[in-house]
Amino acid sequence: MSLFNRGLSKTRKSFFGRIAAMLGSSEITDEIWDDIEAILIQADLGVNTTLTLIDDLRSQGITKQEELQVALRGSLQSLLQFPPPLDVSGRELSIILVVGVNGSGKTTSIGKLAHRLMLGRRKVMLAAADTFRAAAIDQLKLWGERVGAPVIANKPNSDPAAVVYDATAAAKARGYEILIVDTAGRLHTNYNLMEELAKIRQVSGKVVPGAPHEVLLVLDGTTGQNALQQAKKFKEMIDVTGVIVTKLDGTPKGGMVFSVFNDLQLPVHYVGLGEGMDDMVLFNPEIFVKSLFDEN
Ligand SMILES: Nc1nc2c(ncn2[C@@H]2O[C@H](COP(=O)(O)OP(=O)(O)O)[C@@H](O)[C@H]2O)c(=O)[nH]1
Ligand SMILES: [Mg+2]
Repeated sequence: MSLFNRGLSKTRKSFFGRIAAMLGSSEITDEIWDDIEAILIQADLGVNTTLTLIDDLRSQGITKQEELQVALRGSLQSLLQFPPPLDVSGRELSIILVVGVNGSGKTTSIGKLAHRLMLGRRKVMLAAADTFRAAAIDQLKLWGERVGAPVIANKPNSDPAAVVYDATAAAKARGYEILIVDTAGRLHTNYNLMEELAKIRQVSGKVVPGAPHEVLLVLDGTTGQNALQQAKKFKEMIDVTGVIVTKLDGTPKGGMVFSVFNDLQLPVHYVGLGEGMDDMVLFNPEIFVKSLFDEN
């Protein structure tokens, strides 16, 4: 069983498996439509995305339950179509900002991403621009050691934009190709996260034209539709280019991935399926949908 398939077992068992089990070979009744709608909403697709999907299915004129089974997979998959993955090639230095609320899995995802990119022989450096807590800096340093990537950091409470400036200079001087920046994520206190992110963005753009090249928003998959609300706030603060959904291994709410594409109009690039450095997979619509239905 693949990591994807194993990681999605909770979502598969509680929801999509129930749809598959419910559908037999007879005609589709109104009750069936209602049941499917209810299950999709419970799977955290969100009302909006569920209704889009049901409309799409109904417009296909299917009458048999077994046809619905096939059509549902197709419609789910077509919700996930999006342009190319992460663009971090073809320039001297690419800068990736990683944003999201505390606890969503930013630092862990940065470690995993660095590891992935380094397996592809890219030279990766990390910047500890979540300077609010000493523990946050230490955690990134630990990941740096684990995967073998240098970490540029300053003292706790120092200016995050200055850390980014230093890290950019260091990356350029030492010939690193990709700089991944960890940022703070306190949405609910009265300090100004928007200002902080804007300053980081400005500093990186000043040192490297066009930077940041990617702004990845990390969303905790276990929070389902609540994560979507947070995402809307982040989208207002900064131009997010893509999403990493974490912790899908521990939740039946995997349906939220569909609303990231459909409601937020953002691509999911990676999915976190555990705490280890290898527990993050490149998002693939086909394998994702298949894993929601089939155990193999
Ligand atoms: N099971 C699981 N745990 C994760 C995943 N990603 C992160 N975590 C855990 O979530 C917690 C918070 O992660 P952290 O990276 O510190 O979040 P941050 O505050 O956004 O930097 C840690 O205990 C991580 O080990 C994942 O994909 N699966
Ligand atoms: Mg962190």
